[in-house]
Amino acid sequence: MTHCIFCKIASGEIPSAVVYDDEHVVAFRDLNPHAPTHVLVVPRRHIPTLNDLAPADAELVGRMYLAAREVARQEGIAETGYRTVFNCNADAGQTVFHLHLHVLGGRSMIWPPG
Ligand code: DGP
Repeated sequence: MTHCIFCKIASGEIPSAVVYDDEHVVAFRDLNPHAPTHVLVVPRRHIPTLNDLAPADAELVGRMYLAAREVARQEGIAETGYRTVFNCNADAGQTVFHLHLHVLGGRSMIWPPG
């Protein structure tokens, strides 16, 4: 998608702090971090929200979680703990409409989230 900021980051058109990438997904640091580690894992292909996933995307979603796991390992938060979050649409606070998995860690967090 031509106007999607995360498509541009995934393609390298816009620079960002990439911490992991492969053929299917890219992970980069959030511009407005809410934890010492705050990384976004995105598919290279444009998918607006969780609602737009198809059964054929099951492997891609698995790859996003495997990337999150690798990011947690690299960041040294795998054992201390981390949170993975997909925000979907307005009530969840989704602001960028390119599917992304937040990976947050490096501090203790409360539950339930606000
Ligand atoms: P969400 O609220 O779930 O849609 O999260 C979107 C996140 O994306 C938010 O935490 C801020 C981050 N973000 C927005 N624009 C940019 C950008 O241009 N670069 C980076 N690295 N992060 C961005």
